[in-house]
Amino acid sequence: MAERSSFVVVANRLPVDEVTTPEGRQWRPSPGGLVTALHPVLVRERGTWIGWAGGTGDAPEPFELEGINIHPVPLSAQELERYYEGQSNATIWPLYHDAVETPAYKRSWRETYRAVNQRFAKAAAEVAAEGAVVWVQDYQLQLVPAMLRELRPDLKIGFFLHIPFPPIELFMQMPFRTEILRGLLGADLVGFQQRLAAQNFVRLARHLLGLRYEGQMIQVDGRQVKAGAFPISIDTAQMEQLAADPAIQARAKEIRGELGNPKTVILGVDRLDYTKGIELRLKAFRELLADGKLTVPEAVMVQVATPSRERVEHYQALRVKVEREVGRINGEFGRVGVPAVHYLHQSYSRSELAALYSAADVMMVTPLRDGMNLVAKEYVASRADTGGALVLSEFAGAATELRQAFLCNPHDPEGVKEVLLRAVNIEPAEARRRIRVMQRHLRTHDVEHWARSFLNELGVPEAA
Ligand code: GDG
Repeated sequence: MAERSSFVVVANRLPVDEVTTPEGRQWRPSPGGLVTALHPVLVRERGTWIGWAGGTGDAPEPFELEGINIHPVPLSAQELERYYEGQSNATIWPLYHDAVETPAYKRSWRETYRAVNQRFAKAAAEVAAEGAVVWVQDYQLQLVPAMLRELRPDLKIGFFLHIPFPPIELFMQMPFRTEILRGLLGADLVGFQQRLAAQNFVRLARHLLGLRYEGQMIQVDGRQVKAGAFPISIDTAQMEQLAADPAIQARAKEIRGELGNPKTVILGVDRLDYTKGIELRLKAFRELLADGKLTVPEAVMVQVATPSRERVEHYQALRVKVEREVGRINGEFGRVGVPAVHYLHQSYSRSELAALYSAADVMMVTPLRDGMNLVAKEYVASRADTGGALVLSEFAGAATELRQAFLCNPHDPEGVKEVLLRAVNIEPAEARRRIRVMQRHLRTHDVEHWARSFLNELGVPEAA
């Protein structure tokens, strides 16, 4: 049996990737904000990370990587389809994002979601030491807190939701809504990106289960469950350092050259997801070109759309729509060798992303709804003294903190166009001033601050 840990993270995905090297198949840490933030506490506590390793069928045996115990949980091909693509990404994801696409409800998805959550809970119950702290992550695992408490009442359980938590009226659509709510209430602390989300949750507990609450403390079966807002962030110092690297700066210059040294580079970086507002941003750009307010090649747009959830129907439809719009813009406004939109349906390295951020005068982050949006924070941290303008949707969690951005309502096309033009035409000194204010905020509110705040609230001494 695997070693028992006093600190356990449970997340859908393990922070590792399997790679083929000359020595054979090997595991490599996959860099990400979550693992960066939790690494120190995981190492100190000889912690364990429970999650899916990718692939289907039998899971690899538990192993250790860079001081962290890795505990893979298996998923069959059918479970992947029903629990992950179905219930998580075709039911919960759209519902929690304001139902911007219609959620699909299927009994078989729910049943598999329940079974897989039970497997994760069982794994956590097995590896957690007496009185351990278990931190469950995100919308794929909302039943785990209650299932785990049932198996191990001695544990301290935290849950963090990375995506929005919807208003009561929307949540009430979900066929197994009571079970989900009860699942979350199994935790001692339920964390959200936004205060409003925490309020939605607390009110829902009263509405659906008649539970009493005071402030953000809910009374459940003689226990107290606390809800709170813990806005996630990035490793600001690391991002600043990466962007300041002379090699990255040289690459940024090269990118601008490859784009024909335009006056204005407008950038978007997103997973190809319908919540991110990629289409509306392209449309705003097209209309400004049509109105003659922007012209090619003085202004060009670069849109990185990282492949995502490609087997889910809404994502396939979105790809068609985005690519049609890109084709339309280039057809109308491009010239031979001078496209108006550079569309990249690919994944890039962190370094290339940093170079792109450095090369961009205007960054467009226009989600219809987003828990936080780390791209917005990464852009700000990358800009050092170079200024640059961030166009940011009011519906991204990041808008609560990044007040010096050019905020816009993504549902209002005229408003988006107006804000984009203001961002394009900003005075350089004003741009630097705005970026500096936001950078100062991100230096104190980085991902380590996020993890520490959550774990302190959960009662983990000297957390992270
Ligand atoms: C969820 C919530 C919340 C993107 N393309 C590439 C790449 N990325 C990186 C970005 C950024 C991350 O992926 C995306 O994070 P976001 O926050 O923007 O969005 P989601 O993926 O939807 O994340 C969101 C987040 O969870 C954390 O709680 O903020 O609201 O939806 O870091 O840089 N990274 C690399 N290559 C790419 O092509 N290496």
